[in-house]
Amino acid sequence: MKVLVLGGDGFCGWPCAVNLADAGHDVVIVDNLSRRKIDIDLGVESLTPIATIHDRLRAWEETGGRPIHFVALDIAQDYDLLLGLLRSERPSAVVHFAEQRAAPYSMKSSATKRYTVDNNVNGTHNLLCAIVESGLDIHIVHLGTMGVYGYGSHRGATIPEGYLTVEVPQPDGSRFQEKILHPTDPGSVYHMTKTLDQLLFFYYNKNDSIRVTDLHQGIVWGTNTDLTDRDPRLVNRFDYDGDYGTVLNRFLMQAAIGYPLTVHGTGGQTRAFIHIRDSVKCVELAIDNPPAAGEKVRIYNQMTESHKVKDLAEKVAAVTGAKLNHLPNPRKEAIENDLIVDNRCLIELGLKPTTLDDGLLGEVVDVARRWADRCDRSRIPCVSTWTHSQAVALQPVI
Ligand code: NAD
Ligand code: USQ
Repeated sequence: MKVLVLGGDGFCGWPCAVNLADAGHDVVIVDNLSRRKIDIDLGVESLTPIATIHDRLRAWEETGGRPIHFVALDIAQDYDLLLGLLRSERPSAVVHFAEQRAAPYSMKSSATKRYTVDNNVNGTHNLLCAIVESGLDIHIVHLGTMGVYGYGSHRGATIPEGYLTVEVPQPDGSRFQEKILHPTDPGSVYHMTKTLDQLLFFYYNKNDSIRVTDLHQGIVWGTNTDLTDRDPRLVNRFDYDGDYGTVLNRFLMQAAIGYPLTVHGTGGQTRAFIHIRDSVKCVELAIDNPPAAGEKVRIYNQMTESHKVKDLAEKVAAVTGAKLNHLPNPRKEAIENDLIVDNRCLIELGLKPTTLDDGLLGEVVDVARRWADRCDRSRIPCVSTWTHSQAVALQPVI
């Protein structure tokens, strides 16, 4: 099958692209390399030394991988090129990773808020529009986020896979039942763009019968897969800085260099997690099991377990002897929340979850120790604040 992987140079996209090629698909990576440019702007680098996209692809072929083509294109800006690419490649599926994905980066300034909205919403809309204009029947597999449901109190209710059945009261006292998109409650400008994506999919699916699988993914941890482990030039990126580093990978890397674990507030925030190997597998399962013609948008909760931030920190401390540091929270978020998630769809399709206790925590610490000398400790603190008053409160006292 021909598959376009939009954002295939990124943390989730790169291991996914090589996995799809390994599974026998003809893969084309489409990426504008904006993530690498943001690293330069922020003055940070992946902890692991990532090769250029061209060296990555050369190494992939040299190690026996099925060739992957690369097209440099901005899906949010280059609409005609995107349409031309769909017409020339005629893919059966497009995997869409190509968005600005860091919540702290999206909250940094008006410029990064506007960039995140322009990039993410335009990119998704351009893709939908181009598929309609091409007249091709292409299945979109989109990487959404668990954050669309929000992290307020769900009062013990299980979060369903995208849709909620509600009862609507009528004036005559009767009630009818309806399945609606689960209400959204984004916690950052970035998460808000994912809720807008959801609505775009809903509309184009209803109007133009575009087939979509929207994967509401939790926080991805880990670094490499068996395939990216094949050669040093295939190594995946490892973000640890205060904008792009995500919580569990940050804790593991901090433990590796003897830096106290940066727990925001009480650490009572509960989040959903998935290992990179499972993330890659889920995308393959979604491609192999597309929705039927006329089927409404499929939504899967792509996560394997939920944890409180402070429990994660304690687990990492137990494995590594690290110390915990409770810091003032730079984000505007609930200090405690419950999170019970239905993830049966992907399990029923064959996902075998990799859990935190499988020894992989140690594996990530080993990766981090190996590249510890590349770490710039001054880039570890999270300095993006959600509101002006938090920015003032977090300013160091002179
Ligand atoms: P990433 O930043 O490492 O990768 C995104 C890739 O998309 C980058 O290579 C970037 O250059 C490219 N890109 C961005 N805008 C583009 C554009 N307009 N045109 C072409 N290419 C563009 O992020 P990631 O961690 O790999 O995340 C991929 C997707 O998965 C994102 O949509 C993100 O929201 C989602 N997701 C990630 C996580 C996680 O923990 N990393 C969790 C849940 C969901
Ligand atoms: N946190 C800490 N200490 C840190 C970093 C984060 O306590 O050093 C806390 C945050 O305050 C937050 C939680 O950990 O409560 C998660 O933060 P995160 O940066 O790991 O994750 P988040 O901002 O939610 O974003 C990440 C990805 C995003 C994806 C999302 C999935 O960057 O692309 O959509 O995870 S989810 O969280 O399920 O919405």
